[in-house]
Amino acid sequence: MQVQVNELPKIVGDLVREARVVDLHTHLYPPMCKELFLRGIDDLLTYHYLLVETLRYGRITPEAFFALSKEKQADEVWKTLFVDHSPVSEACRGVLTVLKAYGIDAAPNSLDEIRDFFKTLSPEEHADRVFAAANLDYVVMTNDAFDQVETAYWGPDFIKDKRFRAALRIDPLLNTPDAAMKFMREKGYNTGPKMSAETAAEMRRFLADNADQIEPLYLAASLPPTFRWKDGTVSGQIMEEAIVPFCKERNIPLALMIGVRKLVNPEMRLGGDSLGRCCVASLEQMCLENPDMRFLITLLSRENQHELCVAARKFPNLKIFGCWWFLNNPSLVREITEMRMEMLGVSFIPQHSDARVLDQLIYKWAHSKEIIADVLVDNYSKLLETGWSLTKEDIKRDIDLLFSGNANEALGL
Ligand code: HDL
Ligand code: ZN
Repeated sequence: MQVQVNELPKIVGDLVREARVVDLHTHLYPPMCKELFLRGIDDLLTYHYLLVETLRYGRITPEAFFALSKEKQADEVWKTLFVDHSPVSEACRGVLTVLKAYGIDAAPNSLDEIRDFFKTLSPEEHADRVFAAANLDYVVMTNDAFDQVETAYWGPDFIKDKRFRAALRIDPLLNTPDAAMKFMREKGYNTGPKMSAETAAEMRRFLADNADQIEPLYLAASLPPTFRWKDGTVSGQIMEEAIVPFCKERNIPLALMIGVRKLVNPEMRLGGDSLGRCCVASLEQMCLENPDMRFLITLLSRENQHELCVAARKFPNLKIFGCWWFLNNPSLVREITEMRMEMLGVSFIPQHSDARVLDQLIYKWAHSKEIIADVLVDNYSKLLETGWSLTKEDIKRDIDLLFSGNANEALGL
């Protein structure tokens, strides 16, 4: 059955809303991880995006704020951003989208009632409700081999819930190699203090031993804008002699999330990072020299997005994913998704949530799906104007690729 242009908003909107989702990058953990399993209103309100927005009003110093209990911090955020000012920022609106999804009529004076609601949800029931509400097949976690609080939970039970798949995250190995080699030495790996063939082999053994515990779908690192492939530094050698060979041995992709300038304001803690533009030409060289490697790439700078699309046209092994972090705002998701569809068709992964709190999955996916559906309607409308005909099955095929198929293909699933 051919689709008419005036039918597109409803057909596309429904199919996008119903689309099953693979969420390629989150900071979530399964319910068994107790204090790491963040959920509910106080965790939503103390999300680092909202903390920096609250501290901008200067009512309290960061030092005094972080000395408060989580509940008192949440009170301060709620009063500052929701009671005394209109919650129009994306992160504020996200909280309200979540509450609306639970059928809660949020108002300035409803924080205690909201807290009471979340107390009624057990961890497992909460996870079930959120995964159903966001149509999630599975999320990929961020599993930091250098975080001993997290690795204490690793083992068979950690990966039993197949809704939470692992990704092995190894930032220190590239960003603070001396400290990483010391950490590994203390764990029994003969690494450093200088880089050598032996050290590279021991790093690969460290990666293998960690991967054996959590079965990661990919290896991941967040890198500064100064990252360059084969730049002659120790980090460059580690990338070339340990990380890339390990990914090839395991046949898993390498996810590089590039452009973070860490802690430009340390007193903001998790909210203290900023961004910078990176060198896409260097990524092209990396893809050129490793045609048998799949690289999952997301860049933090808006100014990098167009050249990243061009690079993806040159290298099929460069898999663009998501509108990351400071780009995950409707105005930029729209601009970037339009740019990607114009240059890459439907051969990219438009979004990941980066969720840190379970309930964020609801709003991060609802807000992004709304924008991506708009961009699809616009492109399909233009397609129909050429006289091309489209069926509902064609549209569903494209949407399933965007929200799960391309991610599963990039992961070799
Ligand atoms: O390094 C990353 O994975 C980033 O996403 C950071 O965790 C960042 O703090 C964040 O939460 N962004 O959304
Ligand atoms: Zn992240």
